Amino acid sequence: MQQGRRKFIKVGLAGGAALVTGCATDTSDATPGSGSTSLRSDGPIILSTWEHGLSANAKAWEVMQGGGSVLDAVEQGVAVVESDFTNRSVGLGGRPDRDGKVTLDACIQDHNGRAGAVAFMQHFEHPISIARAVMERTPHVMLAGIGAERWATENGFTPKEMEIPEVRTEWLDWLKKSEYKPIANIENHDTIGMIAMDRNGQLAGSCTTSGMAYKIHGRVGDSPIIGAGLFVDGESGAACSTGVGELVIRTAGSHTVVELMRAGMDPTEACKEAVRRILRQVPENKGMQVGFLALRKDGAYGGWSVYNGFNYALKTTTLDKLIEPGSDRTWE
Ligand code: SD4
Repeated sequence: MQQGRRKFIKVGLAGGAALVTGCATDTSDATPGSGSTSLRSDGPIILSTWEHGLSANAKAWEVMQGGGSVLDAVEQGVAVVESDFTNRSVGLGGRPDRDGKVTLDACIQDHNGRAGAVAFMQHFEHPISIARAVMERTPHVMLAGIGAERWATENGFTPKEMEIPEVRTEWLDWLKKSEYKPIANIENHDTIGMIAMDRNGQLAGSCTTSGMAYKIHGRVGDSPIIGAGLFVDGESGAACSTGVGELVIRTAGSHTVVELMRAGMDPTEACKEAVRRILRQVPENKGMQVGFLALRKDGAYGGWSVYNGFNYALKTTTLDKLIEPGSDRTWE
């Protein structure tokens, strides 16, 4: 594990952004004397899970700078990662389920709580854009499976087939033992969740994933579920999650974080409390990572995870970097 961690940090630095550990080191945007464990940005801000969040943030920032809405930004930002077919955890380049099918989950939500989602969906490059279309063009919030695929085709989205030999070989190899270990550790993690605020204080969020590798065909994680993988409420703030989705669904994780902020809690503390609810519910948790990000409507932000190794990409007018927030546990 140590070796993997060293490799991870090296890759992070080579990616052109600094990796800092803990919120306290991130001082350039801090609000001095706030007494909070979170930092605050005065202008526009974007937070995205994991290192792939750096390229997503860059795109989302460009969209907002170009006059696009924060909703456009969170859609187009995560779409960059969906189109990266070397990414084994988001989009059509993701690892398949145990039947060898790549099934995708995504959702999006705006400042006013409007929401769209797709789940258990195959054959489309940009589930996030289909989720937005569901929000904007139907009276529903979520479409799933072949119904979602048919609706997408009928509404102008073009299916795409993607056969990646390396992914197939790995799956065939996995089939030999068919051992399912739903872990989301330093080497094996997925999902991009993005939460953002524009210069007018408008919030939006998005989340997209191919889910846990080698899951049961039909399994849907937290990522497309409003209140679990993502929750945005313009009156209070936004949150998103990554990790073992079942644990997040069972605690309505992102909703919990936002509601705690509404009740006055600092964003980092809210993420910590959401993690602790998971740990209280599943104290025997071994190797099941969950990480949360939070953005309060005043620009305060933070994160927390069950295990160390979770990181997020932060973009503000002055910062563009990876941050490793705190965690309750250390990998053994
Ligand atoms: C899921 N939450 O499908 C996703 C997977 C993930 O890091 O985020 N792993 O449960």
